Amino acid sequence: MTETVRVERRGGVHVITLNRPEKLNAFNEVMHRELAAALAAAEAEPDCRAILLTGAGRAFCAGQDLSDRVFEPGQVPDLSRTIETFYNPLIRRLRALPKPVVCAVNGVAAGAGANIALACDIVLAARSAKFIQAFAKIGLIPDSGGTWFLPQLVGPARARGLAMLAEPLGAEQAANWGLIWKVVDDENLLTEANALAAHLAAQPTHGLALTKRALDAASVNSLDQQLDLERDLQGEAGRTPDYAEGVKAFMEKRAPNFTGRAA
Ligand code: T3D
Repeated sequence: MTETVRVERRGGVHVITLNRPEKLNAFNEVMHRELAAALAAAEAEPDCRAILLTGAGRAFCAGQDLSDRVFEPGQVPDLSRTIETFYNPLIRRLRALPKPVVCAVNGVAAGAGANIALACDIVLAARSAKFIQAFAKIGLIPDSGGTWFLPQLVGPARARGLAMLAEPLGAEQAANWGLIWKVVDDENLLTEANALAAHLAAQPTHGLALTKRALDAASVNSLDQQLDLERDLQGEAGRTPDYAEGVKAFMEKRAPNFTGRAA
């Protein structure tokens, strides 16, 4: 337990909870550092095979803590510094993490908070949750990968509407638009998210990491390049003990016992 981020180990899952509920879990520098440390620990620990990210209280995350952004007249901030120091490394870390990351959006996800959720692998949202690209309301652009994730997930027309109007998008519409995986009744969110993370933690972890890599590369690759990448990554997946175990278990008509190890 740290000041702003709670970490619980449940079997092979690290449950990481953003924990500044009085600020709707908005990010200050301490929370950035503590979240980075929690994710680094989850990545480094071999027993951790899935991560579940959620928020304490009624919100998932309200993005940057704006009370740290009150300036004297004439003072000009350099926001690119915090993006470079904190938000970009966080998004890169979530995408590159060689373990599945489930996000349980328990309430409003605004600004960078919305896009941090979209950077996770599988996003479940409570029926009452909302996604808000709040940036336009304060003269900013969607950051934390928002300008990349939104068009990819919902197409350019909806991406522009969300980014330029900054209107709340309800969880159900978010799922209908393909922004997230699934909507869950509020009271069932954590049970379902925990079950999903526990399921993923028992899967072939290295194979899932290679799947993440392949899917992320697809947005910039031609079909030819992607086919070559699939060849290489499948070669690697085929050398893992989990592939051998998966085939053996299938042939023996039993449940597989995956270790998650690379070759
Ligand atoms: O700066 C950089 O480094 C660049 C990076 C930027 C990344 C970003 O994320 S920019 C976008 C920042 N976030 C926002 O603009 C969202 C601001 N918040 C809201 O629009 C609303 O609070 C919500 C839509 C998220 C929720 O609305 P509602 O009505 O449910 O709650 P509320 O009453 O507005 O907020 C409850 C409390 O949380 C309130 O405090 P109080 O009055 O009870 O003491 C409010 O001030 C506080 N709060 C909410 N969001 C933030 C916040 N405090 C600081 N920073 C926040 N982002």
